[in-house]
Amino acid sequence: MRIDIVTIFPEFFGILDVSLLGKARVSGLIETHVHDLRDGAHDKHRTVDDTPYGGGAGMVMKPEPWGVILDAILSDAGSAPIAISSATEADSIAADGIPAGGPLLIVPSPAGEQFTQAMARELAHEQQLIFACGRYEGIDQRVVDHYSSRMRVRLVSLGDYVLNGGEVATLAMIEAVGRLIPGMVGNPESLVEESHENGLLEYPSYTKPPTWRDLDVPPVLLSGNHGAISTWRHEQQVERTTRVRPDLLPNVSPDTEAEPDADR
Ligand code: 6GU
Repeated sequence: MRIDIVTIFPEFFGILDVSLLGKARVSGLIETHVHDLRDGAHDKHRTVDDTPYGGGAGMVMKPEPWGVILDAILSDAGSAPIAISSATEADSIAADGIPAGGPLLIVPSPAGEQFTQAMARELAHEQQLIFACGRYEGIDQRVVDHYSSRMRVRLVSLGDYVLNGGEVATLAMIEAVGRLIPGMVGNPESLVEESHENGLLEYPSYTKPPTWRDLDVPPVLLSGNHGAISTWRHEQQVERTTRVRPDLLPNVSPDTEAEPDADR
């Protein structure tokens, strides 16, 4: 997967060189390109923001630098080719300009759709993701409007709280998506058993020693009875989810909610 990041804080993404994702980059599974938005500003001060039309607090990111940088990414020979699909393929009318394939532009925004594990799984199959990190009060709306006719664009939010810019959200999304790219994790079972993969929160884990500060590991885990262990873990998942995140329960398939996961 190719990942392009456009930001006024390119140094921020030095962190991508370390950790799990650093390994993926070395092995060629993920290729990242970080672009300084200010390289698309041609005035002396490399200005990327201005006051909002209509008034109001804060500054808005100007469209021109985004146009320069995003155009350059799209015309890079290494970028995924964009297909233009037609909704009217059966007749002779020309393609109606709905972009398919090619890069997906992700604009982190508290006004976007909620990022979820399901979305991370979807994004893990993309050829190329472009993250447009906005700062201040956002990016001139015409950037999204323009590029929506040239590629697929999604506004994505991490959750219902406000960050100063898209950088932290971008790193979170890259980490969530990157670890799902086939070939990334040593033990594929560790992906299946964790929080959110079956719609439930994960069960509690224990390791040696069997007693620590008067706290015993639940005896069932030492029993060697794999059926009983599966049942217990599943009960723990349901109990935890019911207590901490009851909002998740309607998303759980009846199968998952009712049955111990003995076959995993
Ligand atoms: Cl994606 N961006 C910003 N600026 N704030 C957020 C967010 C994203 N998700 C939650 N808060």
